[in-house]
Amino acid sequence: MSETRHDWKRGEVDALFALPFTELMFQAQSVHRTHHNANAVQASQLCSIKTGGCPEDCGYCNQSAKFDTGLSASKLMAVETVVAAAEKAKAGGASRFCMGAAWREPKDRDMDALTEMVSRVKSMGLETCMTLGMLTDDQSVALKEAGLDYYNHNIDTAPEYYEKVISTRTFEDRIETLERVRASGMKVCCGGIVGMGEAAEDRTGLLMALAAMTPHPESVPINALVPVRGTPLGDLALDEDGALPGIEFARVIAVARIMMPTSMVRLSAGREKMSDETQALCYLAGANSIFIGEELLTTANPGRSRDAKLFESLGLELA
Ligand code: SAM
Ligand code: DTB
Ligand code: SF4
Repeated sequence: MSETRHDWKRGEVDALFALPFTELMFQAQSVHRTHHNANAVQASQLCSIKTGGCPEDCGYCNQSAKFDTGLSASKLMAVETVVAAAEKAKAGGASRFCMGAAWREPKDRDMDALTEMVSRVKSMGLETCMTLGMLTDDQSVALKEAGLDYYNHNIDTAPEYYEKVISTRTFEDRIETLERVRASGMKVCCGGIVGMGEAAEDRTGLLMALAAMTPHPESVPINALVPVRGTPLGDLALDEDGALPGIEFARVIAVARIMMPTSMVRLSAGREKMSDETQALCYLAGANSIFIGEELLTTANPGRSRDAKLFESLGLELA
């Protein structure tokens, strides 16, 4: 039941989504327990090293220069400021520090600062992750050589729905960067967002595209849209109450767990507005990684005390 496969058929995935909820949870738990410690959750902390002013038009994003969300843009953070944030993250229990920049792609003139951030954070005993947009071969190799463990680059949604979300780059562009990241020897963090007005078949398509990657991404973030007023998809979700119900969100986690048994599945953005009960269902469904800390990149995340209380009541521990 839990072998690693890359040839999932649409009918098989739809059939997983259509299972009675208890049956789906049972299957997901069974797969989860074959490959992972069922009560340990890995924690990453995000840091926005370059905020806002992005030239891309991702319809969900607070940081696109094309939408007026009231967010003020800033320049690339100084290395020392990033290191100080990493120290705080480590003290708060994070095992991985994930540095994000609102770029279409890094400029070559920024590479020295970026590689220094990576080597300094790595030398603190933290795993390192970056998400900077598209990469060239050379940039990918330079980051790997500096000690970058993971690169995050999400496909975001099904190939069929992609054009409804982003027009300034293609699904194929994303795949090409992911291939460069793989070729340079870094681990891949790749997932998507749900609750963007997509159809159920698009959630199937997203998971099929992720599971078709060989090997599977080591880390699969499943984000619930954080609706931001002023972004096209945020406005839509807020005005039409487009949020995915918690039970449906937990199903997405469970199907991801079954399709990608050895990957870490991250319950990512959207936890702030999620009830403790929905989060508990997601852990039951096989989520074994989260972002911790009061902030994601530009939006709120449950702070340490809410997470600590929930972990205590569920008997979960940070890995
Ligand atoms: N600019 C880079 C890029 O797009 O790859 C890196 C940063 S970007 C903010 C990283 C990811 O965050 C996006 O691919 C998207 O999946 C997720 N994200 C951004 N805004 C979000 C939102 N409002 N709700 C949920 N996920 C979001
Ligand atoms: C991912 O899949 N989710 C994170 C991380 N990768 C970079 C980002 C979530 C961003 C949520 C909106 C914000 O805070 O700006
Ligand atoms: Fe820019 Fe990334 Fe936001 Fe898209 S998701 S607008 S690329 S920061």
